Amino acid sequence: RNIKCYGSSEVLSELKGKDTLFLCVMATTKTSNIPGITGAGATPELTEYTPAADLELVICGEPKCLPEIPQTVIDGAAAPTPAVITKASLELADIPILVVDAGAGIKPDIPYIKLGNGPGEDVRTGNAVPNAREIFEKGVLLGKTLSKLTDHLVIGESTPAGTTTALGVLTALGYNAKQKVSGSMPENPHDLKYGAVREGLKAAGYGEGETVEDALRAVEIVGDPTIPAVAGIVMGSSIPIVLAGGTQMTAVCSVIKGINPEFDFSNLCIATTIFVAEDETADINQLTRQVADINIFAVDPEFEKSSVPGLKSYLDGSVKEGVGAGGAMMAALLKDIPMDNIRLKIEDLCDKIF
Ligand code: AAM
Repeated sequence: RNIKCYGSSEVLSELKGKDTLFLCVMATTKTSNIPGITGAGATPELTEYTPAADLELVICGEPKCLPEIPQTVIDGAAAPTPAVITKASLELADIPILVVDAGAGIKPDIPYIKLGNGPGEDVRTGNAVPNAREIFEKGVLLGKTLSKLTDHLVIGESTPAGTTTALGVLTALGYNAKQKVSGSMPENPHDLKYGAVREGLKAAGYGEGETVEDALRAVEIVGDPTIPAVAGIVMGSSIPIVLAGGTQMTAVCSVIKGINPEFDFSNLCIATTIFVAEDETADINQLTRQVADINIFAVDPEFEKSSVPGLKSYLDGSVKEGVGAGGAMMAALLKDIPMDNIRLKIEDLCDKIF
């Protein structure tokens, strides 16, 4: 009831009863320093801490790299990080989590798997992820191993400014992504995002309308470290995968398709929140259809029923998704955890943490 389906719902019954492992891939990119481009952090200086703090919160219940969790304040209401949704869902459903570092500027104080090193550069340089191929290859190796350890992977992400780098990769590969990527704020700064992407493509020698043939080259020019990491994990694995995220996961799919045009997307779906799926400033469905026929599921946590003002601000377009929140809720629902229980646990965590 709480899962809206765009595509075939049969996939859901296939995922039921599977042994699920939740993976969260994190990275930062200097693109997030562009003023006004992201809301995934209380201030531009603190945005570099967001992925590390998010994952410390999910695993330890509190941030370690910062004294407290930075919150995005819009119109006086502080919207809690989507990490609380992920934490509540995974704990109720008893789903294990592994953290993957594709290139976070601040490293979390928890165990994690390393695929990359430092953060991505500003997309405007046209040299955003020089080590994209290496990250991808390591992702393939990780996907191979994980396929032998579990029978279902849910992959989330925490990458501030990730919708801009998603726009970058999709645009570079020739998709019509302008005005279609989602974002963490009620107002979506499409022109700012597109301007940054165009500047990067121009710096790399690509004029308006010119496409980049090689998908990993597109990531090198205007992507972020998370994209090749997730693409590699997917391409190395042989088990059903849920990509837990919004339009950033569409960009991952575009890279997979670019690397292998024959890739079989029937074993893969995108799971996000209703806030992304129904985002009036974006169009995940239309964007994803351009890439391939990929099933999309959108989970509704019914925050209108919540007494926590910060959660209600999700209804007005703040935050929307992140840290695999939509996919984590879907995985919990598939393990028969009622949505009311998930929401109560989220509220409980908000009371304790903020
Ligand atoms: C991750 N942590 C977050 C958060 N995200 N904490 C607070 N709010 C969010 N939205 P944009 O491109 O606008 O920055 O949106 C993408 C980011 O928002 C990602 O980091 C995603 O995980 C989410």
